[in-house]
Amino acid sequence: MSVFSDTLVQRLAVAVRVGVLTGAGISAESGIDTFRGARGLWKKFKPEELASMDAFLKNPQLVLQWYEYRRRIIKSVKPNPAHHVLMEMEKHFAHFAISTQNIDSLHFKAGSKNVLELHGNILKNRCTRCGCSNFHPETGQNGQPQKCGCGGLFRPDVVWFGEMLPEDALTESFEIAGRADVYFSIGTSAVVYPAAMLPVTAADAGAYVVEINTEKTAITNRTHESIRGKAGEILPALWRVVKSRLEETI
Ligand code: BJW
Repeated sequence: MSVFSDTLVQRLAVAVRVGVLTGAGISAESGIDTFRGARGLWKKFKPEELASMDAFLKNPQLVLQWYEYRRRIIKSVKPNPAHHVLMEMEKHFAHFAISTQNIDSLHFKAGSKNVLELHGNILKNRCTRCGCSNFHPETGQNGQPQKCGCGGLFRPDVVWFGEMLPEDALTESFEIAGRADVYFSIGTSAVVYPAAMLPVTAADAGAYVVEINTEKTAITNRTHESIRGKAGEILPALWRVVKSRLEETI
């Protein structure tokens, strides 16, 4: 007998459109710290001193040092079974997309193609003046920010608090949530907006919404099922059950 509800397995077995929102928790088993929780980044570092435009303008060296430290970690880690299963799901479903709040590229490294990066990508820099991207985000001399040809300063290409999310990725993410048959919220505390609205939007539009998280979250009460556990263990187990259901029905 499966530990997963028959409703969930059956919904996935017949689903055509599946959407996913991922957060830091899906990369935790790869070795990247989450933001909140007992061992979260925000316990050790203050977001307002490191992850805001004000902080960057006040002390660019400090902010860049922090991002370089995280880039080193992110470059050294690998996708885990949760990322790999989402890549397999993309191949199976007619319409499948991941909206990720993560900036670590691990979905792409796992081979997923339809990935919408809502909070940017740490492996790139962006010019604060002309907005162009730079794929070699090393810091300049003496830890100072590199300068773009236009004279603007390069900054990490991530979305800080108070900043707009990339419009295209956000619009598409809401469209996907609004049309999904099944929608997953995986490894996110769902406290940061507007990303946290996606699973709720999906539920309001009629999707079967499933959360996978080690803890209860801000949106647990808005989901149809909240499965407690590590994404790297739950997702492979769930996908095995769905695949055997599909084989039975052939
Ligand atoms: C596991 C696990 C395992 C562990 N398996 N699970 C409406 C209402 C109120 C406020 C706002 C609102 N609209 C906008 C705001 C303001 C703000 C906001 O949301 N504030 C809230 C905190 C109150 N939002 C913004 O400013 C956004 N911009 C915006 O809305 O623009 C329009 C606007 C402008 C001006 C004024 C008003 C509107 C931008 C948000 C940018 C967020 N940036 C960061 C930093 C990115 C760069 C960097 O990395 O340095 O993004 S903050 C940080 O939080 C990061 C994450 O992507 C984001 C979300 O965190 P996430 O992924 O959920 O991680 P955690 O750590 O919170 O949770 C991990 C979860 O995993 C936990 O639940 C664990 O239990 C679980 N877990 N291991 C499964 N193995």
